[in-house]
Amino acid sequence: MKTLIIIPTYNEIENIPGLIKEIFGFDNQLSVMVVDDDSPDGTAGIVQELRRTYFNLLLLQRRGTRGFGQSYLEGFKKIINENYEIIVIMDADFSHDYKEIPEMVRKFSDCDTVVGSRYVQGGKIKNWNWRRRLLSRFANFYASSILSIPIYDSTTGFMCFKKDVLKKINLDSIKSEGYAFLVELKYKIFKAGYKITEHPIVFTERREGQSKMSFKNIWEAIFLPWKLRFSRN
Ligand SMILES: Nc1nc2c(ncn2[C@@H]2O[C@H](COP(=O)(O)OP(=O)(O)OP(=O)(O)O)[C@@H](O)[C@H]2O)c(=O)[nH]1
Ligand SMILES: [Mg+2]
Repeated sequence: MKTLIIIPTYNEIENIPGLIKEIFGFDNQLSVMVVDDDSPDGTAGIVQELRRTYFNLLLLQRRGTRGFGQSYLEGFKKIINENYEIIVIMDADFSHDYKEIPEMVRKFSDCDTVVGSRYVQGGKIKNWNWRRRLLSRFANFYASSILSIPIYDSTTGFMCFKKDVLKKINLDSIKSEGYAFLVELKYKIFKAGYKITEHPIVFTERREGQSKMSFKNIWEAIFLPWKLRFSRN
């Protein structure tokens, strides 16, 4: 199935060239779209150079405002009418193992969305301290309990879905960022009536570069489930 991986980037110059080379080395039938928010470190420039070698590599450069969720939404809108069948979303920092994609895609025979899950049997997190583990566990329990989403990992940033799923959810209604965006996307997919399956993944803490997730993202993730539960959208 024709698959496009969308990767948002902000200052990922230490990771993105290696990741792109590895992905195309693994499977040159895949397509990759990097959505860069005008990274000061020149991430977009490097991707532009790599496009000379990899014809299935796309670059969407955003200017002005920054945003993880908005980057994905702009990427989705750009490809919604293209002939990809499966969309994968993942981080640029090697936390998500692209080698799992074929296994995840195989699961589409009986579902519409496959979530890379740290919290099902076989799933794991490498190199996180107990505080971060506890926070993530709590965030998942919290979001799933309020929203009744039938999955154990609603904050994971690694997932695949059939492209046509995007046509049935109101992308303009999604305003959240960070972890909240990841929860909202899954919730909207679930509410639109699609079946979501979990696939165990081993999550590895970022190899290089710095985290961009902030306390603002955590606060947003606390309010979002209530907002979604009581909204009519
Ligand atoms: N386009 C875009 N990408 C972003 C933005 N913020 C983060 N990203 C990317 O989104 C992905 C996830 O961000 P991370 O900083 O790794 O967040 P995280 O995984 O929660 O944090 P770490 O555990 O420290 O890696 C990475 O590929 C980032 O480069 C943004 O504002 N715009
Ligand atoms: Mg990360």
